[in-house]
Amino acid sequence: MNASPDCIFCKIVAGQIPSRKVYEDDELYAFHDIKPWAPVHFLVIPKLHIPSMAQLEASHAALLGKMMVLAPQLALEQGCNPYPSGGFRVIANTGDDGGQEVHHLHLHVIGGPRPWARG
Ligand code: DGP
Repeated sequence: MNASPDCIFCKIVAGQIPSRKVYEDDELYAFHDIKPWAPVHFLVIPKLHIPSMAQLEASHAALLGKMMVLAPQLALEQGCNPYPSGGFRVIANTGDDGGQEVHHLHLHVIGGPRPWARG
C-alpha cells in the first residue's frame, strides 16, 4: 500500500495539506494534531499507507517498532518527561468502534498537565 489518493494523511506526507511538523525521516512523519485533546498532542504516522492496526502484517514489525521507539522520544522533546511528575499516553484508535476517523495508521501521543489525562 503506497499513498492512497483520498487519504488526508497521505496528502500531509506529500505536503499537499499543510501541517505543523514534529519529526520526519524516510519512513515516518509526526505532526501536531489539528484538534488537540491536551497541551501536547501530536500524531506519529508511517509514510506508507496502512489503513489501521488491523491491516498490520509481520513485514511491518520493524516499522511499528520504529514508531513505538520514536513516540516517547518525541514526547520527551515536547516536555512530557515522566520523571519526576510528567507523562504521556500513546493511543491507536482502530476502526469505527475504536473511534478511528482517519483511516491511515497513526499513534496519538498525548500529554501535558492534567486533569485531561484522568478520563
Ligand atoms: P482518529 O480519530 O484516531 O482517526 O484521529 C484522527 C486525528 O487526526 C484527529 O485527532 C484529528 C486529526 N486530524 C484530522 N485531519 C487533520 C489534518 O488535516 N491535520 C492535522 N494536523 N490533524 C488532522
